[in-house]
Amino acid sequence: MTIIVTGGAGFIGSNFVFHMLRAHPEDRIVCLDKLTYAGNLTTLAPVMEMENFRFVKGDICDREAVFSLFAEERPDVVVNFAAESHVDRSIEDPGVFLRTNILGTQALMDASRQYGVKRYHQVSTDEVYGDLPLDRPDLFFTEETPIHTSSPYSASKASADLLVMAYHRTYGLPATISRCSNNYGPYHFPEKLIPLMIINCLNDRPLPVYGTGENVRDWLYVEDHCKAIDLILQQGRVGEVYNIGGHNEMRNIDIVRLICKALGKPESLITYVTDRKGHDLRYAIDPTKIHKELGWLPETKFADGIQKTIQWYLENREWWEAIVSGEYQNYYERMYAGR
Ligand code: NAD
Ligand code: TDX
Repeated sequence: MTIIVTGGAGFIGSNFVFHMLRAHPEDRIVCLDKLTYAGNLTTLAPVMEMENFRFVKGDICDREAVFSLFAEERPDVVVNFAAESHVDRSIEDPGVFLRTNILGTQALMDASRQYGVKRYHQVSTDEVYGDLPLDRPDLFFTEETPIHTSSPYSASKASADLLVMAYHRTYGLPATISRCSNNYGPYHFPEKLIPLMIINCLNDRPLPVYGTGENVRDWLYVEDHCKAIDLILQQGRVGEVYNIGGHNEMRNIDIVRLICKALGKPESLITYVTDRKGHDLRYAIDPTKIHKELGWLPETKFADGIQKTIQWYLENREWWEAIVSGEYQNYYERMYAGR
């Protein structure tokens, strides 16, 4: 099988490429990635020379480039990870989110129709459901929860999901969608909560916690997400949405304290800063459907996953130092100065 993986030079996409090459050595993986600020070719260095791997630099919104790649590769499966993924950036400048996340999805689906792709999989997010109140721990997002978005990022992801369902219904595109909770693990871009806090701790810099730090996220080790998508490709029913999450809810402040402790840094580094606009309070996935239908369960406990992740950042300083010493520094100044 030939599988086009878009966004494979980013955090989850690269972990998925590694997983697929390990788990399905008979398949050919073609990674299409624009290499935006979040894409990193050094991440893919270990697989670049493999015979069944090909990297193509390109924009999913560039219809001509997408169609010609499909004509050349005749993919059986397309997995779309490519997206603008950071909520704070979407609040600063929504335009590129709408372009990549919606129009890019359309271009990929049009090419998938034209070239008879057997499965189009859209990697979506739990953020399309909006948020849950902090005082109702009995509530969870199911696949039936109405779409109710808060940020330009989540609105763009929800728009793409609606378009995927429309292409399935109207044109019979054999599509599936997965909506996962917050991922963590190796190659997570330093702008996101967990890597940002690890790196700031290592550099003895302030740890900027938004608002009160009481917002809750449902964390899943990235490898478990990759395995779930692999399973959906093999056994998932077309036209279906699958929620992915591991019942692992944590308050932001507790994550930050845990990272301080693990790295032997004082909690006095914690600085409460102005809250994110429209900040979602709590995400919590009910993964019953994927568990019952496909037998998926998360394998990595948070205590182990966070240790592995911290260790990875300790052992791969050159990976993140190259990022934080470059253009990313301007973003950091803009986002956090005077906050
Ligand atoms: P990321 O920002 O780390 O990586 C995104 C990748 O997409 C980068 O390699 C980037 O170069 C590429 N890309 C961006 N625009 C592109 C374009 N126009 N054409 C081609 N490539 C382009 O993102 P991530 O955290 O790995 O997220 C991957 C996907 O998973 C996204 O669709 C995101 O919405 C979804 N998701 C993420 C999480 C999470 O916790 N990170 C949780 C649920 C769902
Ligand atoms: O400096 C920070 N301080 C802080 O308190 C940052 C970067 C974040 N936060 C808070 C905001 C959130 O409540 O931590 C929480 C997690 O923030 P992010 O890492 O930005 O993730 P989130 O907004 O939850 O979105 C993530 O999960 C769902 C991914 O970035 C999305 O791509 C995915 O869809």
